[in-house]
Amino acid sequence: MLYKTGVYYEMKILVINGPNMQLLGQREPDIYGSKSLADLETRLVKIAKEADYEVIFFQSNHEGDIVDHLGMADKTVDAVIINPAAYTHTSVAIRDAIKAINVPVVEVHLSNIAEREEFRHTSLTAPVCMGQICGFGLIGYEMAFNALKDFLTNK
Ligand code: CA2
Repeated sequence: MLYKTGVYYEMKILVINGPNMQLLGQREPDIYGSKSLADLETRLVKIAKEADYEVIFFQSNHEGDIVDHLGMADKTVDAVIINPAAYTHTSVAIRDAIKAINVPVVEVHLSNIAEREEFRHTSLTAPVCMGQICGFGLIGYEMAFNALKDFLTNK
């Protein structure tokens, strides 16, 4: 249990979003929807509060920064939700960073990567995650949150 500014939180979850995710809601709404990252944060904070969980958010366009945050997550949070975005398909460094930590990690994609271009069919990161959720838009993050809450509760 964690004490922060007068509130006790049961657990703390870090949500990492990879490159170009800051464009959410501004570009390609047909694929990624019209809601923004800020909308995602508002929604997740609300459901987390109801469960006495804390959620913190990090978005970066830089592979090394994501690797650093995964490394820090090991000692500072109870679980990670990650959408590595394009790095899903390319980054051995992010895969290794996920594999190296002991907290559960769930991978989320807004789109159904299996029905898109061939190069998006491979996730280098999913095999080292607890699971992958894709194709449900922003609700996927909520699904990941609920899955992790269930896992952490029954651990
Ligand atoms: O479907 C997903 O969540 C993806 O991780 C999104 C990535 C893409 O490279 C992956 O294959 C699947 C791209 C996210 C960033 O690009 C955006 C562009 C416009 C609007 C929102 C995001």
